[in-house]
Amino acid sequence: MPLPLIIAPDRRGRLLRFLLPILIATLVGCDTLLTATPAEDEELAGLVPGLSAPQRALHLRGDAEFARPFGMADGLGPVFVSSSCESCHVGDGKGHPLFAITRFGRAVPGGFDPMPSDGGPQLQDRAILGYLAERLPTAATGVTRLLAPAVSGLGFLDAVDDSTLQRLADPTDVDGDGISGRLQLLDPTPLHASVFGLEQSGSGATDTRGTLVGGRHIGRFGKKAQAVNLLQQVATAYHEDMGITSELLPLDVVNPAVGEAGGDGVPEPEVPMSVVHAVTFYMKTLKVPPRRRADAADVRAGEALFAASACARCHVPVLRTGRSAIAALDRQTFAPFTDLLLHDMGPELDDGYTEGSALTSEWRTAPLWGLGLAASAQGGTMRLLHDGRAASVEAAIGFHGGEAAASRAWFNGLDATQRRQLLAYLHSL
Ligand code: HEC
Ligand code: HEC
Ligand SMILES: [Ca+2]
Ligand SMILES: [Ca+2]
Ligand SMILES: [Ca+2]
Repeated sequence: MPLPLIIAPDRRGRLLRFLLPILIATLVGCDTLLTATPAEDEELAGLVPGLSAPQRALHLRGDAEFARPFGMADGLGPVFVSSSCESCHVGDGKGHPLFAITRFGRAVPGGFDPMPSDGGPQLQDRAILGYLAERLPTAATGVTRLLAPAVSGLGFLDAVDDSTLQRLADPTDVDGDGISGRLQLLDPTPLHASVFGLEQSGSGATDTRGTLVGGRHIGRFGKKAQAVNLLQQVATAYHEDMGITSELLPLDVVNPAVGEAGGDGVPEPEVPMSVVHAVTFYMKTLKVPPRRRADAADVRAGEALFAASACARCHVPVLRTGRSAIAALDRQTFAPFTDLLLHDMGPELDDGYTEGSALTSEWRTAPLWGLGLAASAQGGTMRLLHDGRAASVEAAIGFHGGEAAASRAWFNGLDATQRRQLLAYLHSL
């Protein structure tokens, strides 16, 4: 890697955080601009501590690839959603609705049809010059819009053992608290075999991931937990979001109404595995979101309220990683505030769309780490929940139904002081 790239990524994160509000202000015609450079404890970008020099170099190579915009000569498309990872995951923080992804399908007797012959489940609504983009088919009964999640700390979630998730799951609500986390269970595919195989041969230490439960694999990444690990998520993002092929997904995504004819004309694979691995390593080695005001009295009081509430049954405060080939991630305790399980969130959050074994009303518990930094990454306003419909923490809780209805009622019953304390705590995450 040439030297300038080693200096660039960190400054670029700051620059983007600074420029995004301006871009959004220009697009939506509002006057509020962020003026200050974020302090260290407000930065999402940054490395996990304890990486070796070669690991830091690989992280920086992945960071540069994450930022790299693809053009027609690089194999972009023929249909795609955006041209770089970072255009959606700005500054590694949560995404803005301007860069959302649309997925669709339709309900059929006994199940859900992701409508592959109509280009489903993901809408690639842009195309390279001379090729036709996809359009949302009118027959779709379920349409969801997904906002990019923050990507910091994901290596820790990737390194949690399957057995931890199996222990947290309570599919039949045996303990009778109205909360029944379920594993996302996915029928094995050749892609699963490849991504588990590559992770194992690379480290020899991931034997506690890739377990079969009743013949199916456990999913953990994505809003419906449909990706089994970060390597799968990264290869799929190149493929579905940018139209970039790799050895793992070697056929270009095309508009089925148009077919291969006049495709991107660039031979597959469009990125080598070294790039996919570097970006995956970058995703794995981003530090966890920093806390702020953790020791303030109101925050501590809010922490006690949260820990004793049903919120913490889904937003599990503390998890532990299993064995990892990356020493910095090996058997570490961390605080993501998720159980990585699926929960029925009730009719209001049911878009009629689903993936894998999840119901249309089920979503993977959103991690709450970095919650207090969401607004600055999203142009000054929080956009919470899978589609960004909630502009504040209170609004997000207001949409909690189904298994979470009782905890919403508990929140609504708090007195003004307790409510202020709980919100102070959540904003400190
Ligand atoms: C068009 C916008 C867009 C682009 C481009 C994009 N992403 Fe994403 N990313 C998203 C959205 C939206 C989700 C949530 C998808 C889901 O839930 O299935 C997501 C999810 C993820 C996740 C899972 C995070 C989690 O907590 O489960 C990772 C990791 C990720 N993206 C990495 C990447 C990488 C690496 C690239 C480039 C190769 C990329 N993304 C390109 C929008 C984008
Ligand atoms: C039954 C499990 C469950 C319980 C109980 C629960 N949540 Fe959630 N929470 C979720 C899921 C699942 C999501 C993601 C929903 C979506 O994306 O549409 C979520 C999302 C959120 C979000 C938005 C996060 C983001 O990044 O978009 C906040 C904030 C939140 N929950 C706070 C709370 C608080 C506070 C409580 C207690 C009053 C609580 N939750 C109780 C499952 C739960
Ligand atoms: Ca391509
Ligand atoms: Ca499509
Ligand atoms: Ca191609």
